[in-house]
Amino acid sequence: MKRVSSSRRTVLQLRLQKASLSLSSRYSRRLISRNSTLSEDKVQIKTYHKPESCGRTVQVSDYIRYHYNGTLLDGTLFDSSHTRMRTYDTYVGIGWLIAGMDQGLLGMCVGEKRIITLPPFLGYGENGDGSDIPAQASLVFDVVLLDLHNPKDEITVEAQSLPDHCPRKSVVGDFMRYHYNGSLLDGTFFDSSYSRNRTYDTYIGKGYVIAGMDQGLLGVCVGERRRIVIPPHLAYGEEGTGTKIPGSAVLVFDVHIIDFHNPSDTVEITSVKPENCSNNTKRGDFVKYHYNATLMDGTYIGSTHTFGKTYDVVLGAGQVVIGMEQGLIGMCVGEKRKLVIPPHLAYGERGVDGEVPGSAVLVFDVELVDLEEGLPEGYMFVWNSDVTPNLFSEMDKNKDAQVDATEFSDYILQQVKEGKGRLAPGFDPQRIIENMYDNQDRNKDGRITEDEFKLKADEAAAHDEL
Ligand SMILES: [Ca+2]
Ligand SMILES: [Ca+2]
Repeated sequence: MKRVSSSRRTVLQLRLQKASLSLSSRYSRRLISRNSTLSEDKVQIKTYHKPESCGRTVQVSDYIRYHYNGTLLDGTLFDSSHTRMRTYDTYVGIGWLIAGMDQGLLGMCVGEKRIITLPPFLGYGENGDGSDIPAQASLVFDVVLLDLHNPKDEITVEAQSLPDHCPRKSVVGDFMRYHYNGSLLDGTFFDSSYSRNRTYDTYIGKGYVIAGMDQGLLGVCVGERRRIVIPPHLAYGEEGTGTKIPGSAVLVFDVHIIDFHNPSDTVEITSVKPENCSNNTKRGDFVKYHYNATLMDGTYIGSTHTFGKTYDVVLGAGQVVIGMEQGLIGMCVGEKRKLVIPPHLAYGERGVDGEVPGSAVLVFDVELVDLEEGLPEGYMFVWNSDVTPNLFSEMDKNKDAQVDATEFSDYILQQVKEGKGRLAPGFDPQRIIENMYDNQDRNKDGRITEDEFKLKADEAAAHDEL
């Protein structure tokens, strides 16, 4: 359905009103005399309140919800939807109503208040209706329109506000976090994620939310705001839901897209490399880097700059989230990267209490400051040169045919100091050496004999993982 934009519609209406005003003042006498003769057989409409914005008016075959007081000409109240505390819900213009109302409700906007006066033959005619409406009664309806849609309506998207940068638009199967304010068409508030102080999180296009929302959240950008107007057949239908959404209600959602991702998303890396960028990070390397972390909407999460020192980790050692491990691989010192990390590679559905919301996409601006090359995968100590054949006796400094913890530790540290061996960077050397020692001391008696040493000789320098 194509619609005249609300501003244009308002201008048109104002012009029409002006035209009729000037007509009525110029030809007022003639109009009055004509009115008095016509008043008997025509519906009379008097609008006494019109809302500021009126994007759409009641057309034949629309379905509307309205409140009314029905009175006789002498003011006797014969019926009221207000006393029943529920709107009157009906199709208009196709014979569901008495003829006078079928005519009198046309052209109304939501929020408009009218007095509709109809002659007997457009009401209940010669027979009247029950005990309340006598024969040949003219009827006066004081009406306020609350809701309006057509069964042919699709959702409409209004008041769009797009971010400057939109690298990707949402598709079916994305997981989205968004805020919303929900109201009825007459402005009655029914729900808000803001009042709960947390985003609404859901997969989209999969039937987890009402059909109209599933449609309205497709093709959006992160950071976008839009108003999604959903007719009842794509929302909660004729039944409505809860106490706040009546049957056949059109729903208006003002949404703000905080972020979305797809479960198949990987880390998105945008890189700025320095001119000289040769030595690249790999698993096992000890790296020092700065970062600024935010959510997709710019919400601050944390920064190394606030502490004035780098964040230091061994790549592949599980010291940071998987997405960060991946995002830091292949970097050279001086390189800057922007990493967009989906939640399944960061803090997951649970997030970090008080810091990172559940299912949040994270944005890291990182800069690699220092890189110390790691040992081959699985090694905590390696020899830089050939191992001496007299390793045991060199270690056994006091020659008591066993190597104690101090002898072992002193010896390893001496080798490192002289450049003959290397410990894995980024870990506490003492802990590595303790582990190595423990590994050699097969019977766990706190000393290493030559036999234990030989048994372990092949692995001695190798898989002493922490
Ligand atoms: Ca000894
Ligand atoms: Ca032992």
